[in-house]
Amino acid sequence: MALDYTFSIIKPDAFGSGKAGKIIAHLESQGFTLKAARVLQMSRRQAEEFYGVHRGRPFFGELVEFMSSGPCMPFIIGKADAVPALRDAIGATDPAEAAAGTVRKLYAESKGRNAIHASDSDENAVRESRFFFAEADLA
Ligand code: FUP
Repeated sequence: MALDYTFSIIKPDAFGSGKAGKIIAHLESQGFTLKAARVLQMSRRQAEEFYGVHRGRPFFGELVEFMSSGPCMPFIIGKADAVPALRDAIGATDPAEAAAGTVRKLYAESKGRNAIHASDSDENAVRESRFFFAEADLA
């Protein structure tokens, strides 16, 4: 059965410019329910580990630098078929290519500073949730 929650992060660009509330309200208006949230600043080491799958890619250094540059808001959010539902709601990686009404089209600056992360599979939603939250937060 598909997971009924997924993991997301409001990235430092959007959090730092006061967009967190608007983004959560936008997702709630689409039927998502906030389950858990934190505000923290990732260390470089945490960002490297979180995005370990991208190590070696040309944008890795910039990505780690950006993700550890200021506070961000990791959160867990629920909906039926949550992973694909949230991927649809955030839009394409590059806001220039994101569909109208998606979070990245509305709030992202660029492909690198793109406002929000969302897990791309049920397996990663579980792994990434555990990276920032305790088991009890997933209930
Ligand atoms: P997404 O799943 O849409 O967040 O995109 P990816 O997992 O492919 O990439 C993770 C993050 O790396 C993106 F959110 C932004 C950054 N990135 C770049 O800066 N340049 C690229 O060409 C691709 C990704």
